[in-house]
Formats: sequence, structure tokens, C-alpha cells
Amino acid sequence: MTKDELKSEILRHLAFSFGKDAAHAQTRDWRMALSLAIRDRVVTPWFESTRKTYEGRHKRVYYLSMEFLIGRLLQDAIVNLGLDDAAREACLELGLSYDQVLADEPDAALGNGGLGRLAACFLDSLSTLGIPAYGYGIRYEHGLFRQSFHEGRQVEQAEDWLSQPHPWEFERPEVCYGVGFYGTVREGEDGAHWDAGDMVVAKAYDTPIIGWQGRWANTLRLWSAQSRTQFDLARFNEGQFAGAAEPEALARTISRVLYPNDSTPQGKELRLKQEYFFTAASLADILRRYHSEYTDIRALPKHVAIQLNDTHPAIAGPELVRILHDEHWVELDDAIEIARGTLNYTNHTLLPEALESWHEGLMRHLLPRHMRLIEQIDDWHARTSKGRKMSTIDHGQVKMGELSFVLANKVNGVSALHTDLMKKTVFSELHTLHPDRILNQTNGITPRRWLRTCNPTLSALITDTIGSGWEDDLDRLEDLEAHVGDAGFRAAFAEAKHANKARLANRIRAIRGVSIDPDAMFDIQVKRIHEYKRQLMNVLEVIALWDAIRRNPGKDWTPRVKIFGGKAAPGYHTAKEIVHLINDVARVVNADEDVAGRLTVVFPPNYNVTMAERLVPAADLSQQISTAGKEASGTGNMKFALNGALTIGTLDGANVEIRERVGDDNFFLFGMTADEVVERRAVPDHAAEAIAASPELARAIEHIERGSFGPGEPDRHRHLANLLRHHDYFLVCSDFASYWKVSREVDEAYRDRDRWTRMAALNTARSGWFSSDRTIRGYAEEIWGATPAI
Ligand code: OAK
Repeated sequence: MTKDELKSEILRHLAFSFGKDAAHAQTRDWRMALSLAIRDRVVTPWFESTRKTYEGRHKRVYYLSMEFLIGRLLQDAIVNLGLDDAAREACLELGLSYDQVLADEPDAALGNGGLGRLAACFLDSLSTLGIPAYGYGIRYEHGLFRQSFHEGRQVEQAEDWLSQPHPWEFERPEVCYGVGFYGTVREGEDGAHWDAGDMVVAKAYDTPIIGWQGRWANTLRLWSAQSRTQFDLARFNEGQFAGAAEPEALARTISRVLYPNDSTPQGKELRLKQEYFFTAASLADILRRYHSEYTDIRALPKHVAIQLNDTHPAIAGPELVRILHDEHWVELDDAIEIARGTLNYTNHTLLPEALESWHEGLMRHLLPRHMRLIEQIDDWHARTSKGRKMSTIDHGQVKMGELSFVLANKVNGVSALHTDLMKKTVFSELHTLHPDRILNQTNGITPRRWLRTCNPTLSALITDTIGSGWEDDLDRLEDLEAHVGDAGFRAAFAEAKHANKARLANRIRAIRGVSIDPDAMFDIQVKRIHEYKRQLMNVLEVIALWDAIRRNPGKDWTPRVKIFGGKAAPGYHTAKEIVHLINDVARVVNADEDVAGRLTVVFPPNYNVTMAERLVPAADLSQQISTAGKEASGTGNMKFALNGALTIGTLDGANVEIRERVGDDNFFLFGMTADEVVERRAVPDHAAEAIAASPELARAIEHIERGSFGPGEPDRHRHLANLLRHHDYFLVCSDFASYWKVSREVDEAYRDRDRWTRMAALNTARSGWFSSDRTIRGYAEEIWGATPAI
């Protein structure tokens, strides 16, 4: 498509799809018109992919996930179709700022963090590789809340991306399924019958997901909840105006809002309803498609692979057994085996408080038939695997991890360390019973969004240096290594980074009113706020550094800009206190003339995918400092390394594999190992001992206690200080001295700018393995038995 063709398509849509004249069109209208012009180009490959899948009778992959953290879609589609130059020029000729048009799109924030963003990267790779696949999830009316700060405290506002038309989805009113809840089960001669007490309708909305160079497109199908009875006219006529709309409103509640908890389930009935709602609708849809192609239901595992993204869709196991046994008359044991042959489960966290379990009573009330089947599945497992009974039902709780494991063909972890810990801890008993079931698939990120699109400057240098084609063959970045010795290449690499930093500095000045120097080290920690991720340790370093600079103002300090970003779950009190502390510290540090130009702290609110796309290319230093054993993988760590940031990190999650690949010399390692963490926790007074041994840490905590960051309110942050001294479960104090020391080595290393650039370029050259294309190939070969259709 040429620029002129695109231009006339934009004008055509402006007039005929939106009824706007170019003379009166606003940015929103132009963005909508451009989106439809681009979307038109997606539809043909999308249809073609569907046709090829049916014709080739390819095995289909279904990815069930409560979350898809997609972000914006327009630029992604443009880049994948190779239309970036045409789109930019077309906009220019229409008198528009291309960047402004792109910036008008709201983020589709249908996820909390890592798990949801991984699902979005996987969709991109599935399409790029041409694997016939569907993503299934919920079309939340309100995605993850918007974060702002009021006097340094986090304030949440409802997100409402659907308050404007969403040009990327196709509503499918004809694709809808009834989903039942509550009711009773009758056990008769002819089997069990579940008479649901309530029923809602799941309606499909499809978004095409176009792969690299438009070779293939899959579908993301999201379900919206509707009432079976639209509106009760009789009640309305009786004068009950609100009551008449009640059934509709109640049903819609199910897809109203994304639960904002990152890895801490709340155990609320509505959440279980959401889980069953989207899982049941997806399975009904999967089986409808299956029956249109095949007759023998027993061959399901041969033609279908279903991946459960953590335990949120774990009810898929009992639901599939229910359909096979109650509706297709398959013997129970066979039904269980068929379900197990079809389903696979990915675990994304070992944090005990994050493992989902449901009160047996609630499960029985909401899903009586499923609860009965869970008991039978438990019996079956005990019978067939020498397993103890009650592995899935424990003290009146249904444990969803165990249930998912028992009903899975394969169970995987998301980094080598995490998979190893899965075998040794949470699933040790089940692993002994089924030693071939657990395997590892280290996470990855899509290089289309996380290098090519977000970092055009570096991408151009890469293409100039090693030629094109690395976007879907990221191992080719290895070819850069031969150029790292070339001073000209290094200068160009450093220049690309500097340009990205300057762009970010301009933006931060415009939005936050804070000036930052692009020559300073940009040190970034962006992720959900959680105690185990240890933003608190990072801000302690800020305090200690501020204190050290004030004590020795004459020293030639390496200038640093500390950038934080991330949301705290609204009910997570300590995380919110950490947010407050960072903002208070930022205010004090940034106002201090003595440290000006050496240390600046920035915490832009509302970190999301779009903000990540701006921060990642501009980072010098990536903070990956979780307590070892706690971060299942991390994926931000990969984005930063790929874009030429050096990591300061612990031996946790995928950091271990990043360090192995980029080399020990190009990674700043500190802290205890996962084994040492367990030992250290057993030491009485470990925090007190660590504080006594580190004057920097002691002074930093004293500053908090003295109220240095709570003007007029000295106790404002005392709770955090108490946590550190007396309940330091995540071992911030015990790792601090090592962190501080290595961070000073980072300062030193940054002073030799050419050496730094060498290390940064090696990070890029050696990060190709972290492409999600590699991850998806692993799933396809080792879990799904699926092959590309192109
Ligand atoms: C969210 C809710 C429940 C359980 C896990 C999560 C989650 O987001 N886990 C994260 O998954 C990412 C993708 O695998 C990992 O990179 C993160 O380490 C992990 O915390």
C-alpha cells in the first residue's frame, strides 16, 4: 500500500465511516479513520488464515487468560504490516502529527502486570509464527485503574477505555452462549443433571491479531456478559423503573471490571463468577468449532490444545469433564483422561498468598455440579496415581493449583529457577507422582513491540549494521557482536541511547515539570509495587545516596536519575505506603540544592504499557532486585536488556538466564541466592544485624524515623521503618550492603562511558534468545504438539 493509497483510504473512512469533513476533523476522528484504513488491511490475511486452518485441519491452540495487557494496537498493526513510512507520510501530507494521532489511542489495559503482558506477547508470536490459535478472555468495561498522586499518595480512578468506540474489535452478536450458575444437581439413572438457578449470556467480541509482515492473523475473542432478559417491561410498567433494569445490570457486573490485584486473589464470589463465565463460554466455543470439523469427541486431544494461563481458568478441567460425561455420555474416567490430554497449565508464581483456593461451600453454592466432579476427580487421582486423597480439597478449600496440575498434560514454570523451585516446593508431592509432567518454558517478549516499534533509533542502527530480518529471527542480533569492537559502532549505539534519553527528558519536563539531564545515568525500576520486588530497597538507596552526597558534597558523584513507575493494588496497604514514601523522598531530594544535578527522583503516575514503551529504550540501568526465589521470571528485565540497559539484579527468575547469556561482566549481580534467603530468614534478628553492619542503611532508616520525608508529621513513614527493623520478610536489610556496594561499582563503571557502551551493546547482541517467538516454539513443540500453518 502506498502513501497515496493510504491517504485516500483515510479520507474515505473519515467521510463515509465517521461522517466527518477533513476541514472539521479532530485528532480523534483522524485516529479512527487511520485505524479503519489499517484494519482493512488486516482483514484479508485474517480470513485467509482461518481458511488455511480449516483446509489444513491443523491442530488448534487456545490460550485462556483472565488478562491480556495489550496496550495500544494502531502502531503495532502499522509496523507489522510494514506501513510505518506510508502512515507517517500520509499523516504529514494531511497536516497531522503522526505521533499525536498515535498518542490519542487509549491503552487496552485488560491486565495487571506480568501475566497479562506475557499473554499479549504470546498472541503476537503465535501470529508471527503462523500457529492457528485463539486467545480467550474477558472484555472488561473497565481495565486496570488509573493512578494519580494526591500529596504523594496513590489515588485510583476508574479506567474507561470503552467510553469511546474501539476500532479494533468486531462485535459478534450471533456468537453467544448461556453460562449457568447456582441451582441444583439431580442424580438419576441417566446420569447427573445440573439445573442452573441463574444464567447469563456471554457475547463475543473479536480482535484480529496480525503477525509480522501480515503473513498470518489469529483472533483474540473476548466475552462480554449480558442478561438473558433484556429489560423487564412488566416491572417498568408497574413503576419499578430501576428494578426493571436490574437483571441486565446484575449480569453485566461480571464483565464490568478487572480485579486490580497482582498475585493476591481476594476470594470474592464475583471473581469466581468471572472465571467460570469466560472459561465456560470459551469451552463451549471451542467445542462448537470442534464439532463442525470432527465427529469423534475422544480425538479432542489430537486436534486441540488448551493452555491455562495460571489457575484463573482452572475450572476448565471440571467443566470439560462435565461436558464430556454429562452431555456426551463419555465414561467418567475416560472423560477425565480426555480432558487431561487437552489441558495444560502454566504457573506464574510461588508466593503462598498468591495461590488460588476457593472455599468449598462457595464452590458448591455457585457451581454445584463442578464441586461434585472435583471430588470425583480427586478420587480418580488417588486411585490412578497412588496419590493421597484430598490433594485438591484441603481443609474445606479447593486448591486450584493442584486441580490444574492433576488435570494437565503438561505443567510449566516460566524460568529455569522458578521451574526448579516448583518441583522442590509447591508441587513436590505431585512432581514425585508425575515426574514427567513439569517442564520449563522461560518467558520471552515480542521484539516487534519491545524493540522495533518502541526503539526506532536503535532498530535503524541494528538494520544498518546487520541487515533486516532480525525482527522475526532475533538470534540474528548475535551478528552485532562482531561490531562491538568497532569504535564507530559504539559511538552510534551511544548516540541512539542518548537520543532516546533526550526524548524522555523532554517528555518528563513537559509532564512533570522536572528537568533531568540526558547525560546522567537513567536508573529505572518499573513494575507493580510489591514488597518482594523491593522498591523499598531502591528508595533506601536513594535516601542513603542523598545523605552521602550531602555529607561529601565535594566528591565527584556520578549523576543519576532514579525513575520509578508502578501501581499498588488498592487494598495493599504497605505497597501504598511505599508509593507515598517514594514521592515524599522525591520531593525532598529534588528540592535540595546540595544534590542538584547529582541525584534526581522521578515517579510519573499511571505506569502502563505505553509508558513502558517510552522508558525502556531510554534506560541505562535496569533494577531487577527482587528477593531471590520470589520473582517467577520477570519480563521487564528482558525488555531492558534487549534495549541496551545493564541490569543490577539478584539471582532471581529469568535474571539468572539473562546473566548467563549476556555474561557475568555485563551484569551487576548482588544479593543472596534463593537457598541463602531461606537460611537467612531463620537467623534471629537478621535485620538488626544487617542494619548494624551497614552505616548507610542505618542512617537511611533513621532519616525515615526522624521524619525527614514527612514535613510536620514525623511518624508518617514510621510503619515502613518498623517493618524493616522487625518484620523484614523480604530481607531488604540483609541484601542492602551488597546492593549499595554494587551500586557504587555501577557509578564507577558509568564513568568510563565507552566501556559502558560496550557492555550495553553486548546486552543487546546477546538478548535475542528472549524473543517470545522462541518461547512459543517451545510451547508448540513440547506442550501443544502444534505446528505452524505457514
Ligand atoms: C498474577 C496473578 C496471579 C499469579 C501470577 C501473576 C503474575 O503476574 N505473575 C507474573 O507472571 C509473569 C509472567 O510469567 C512473571 O514474569 C512474573 O515474575 C510473575 O510475577
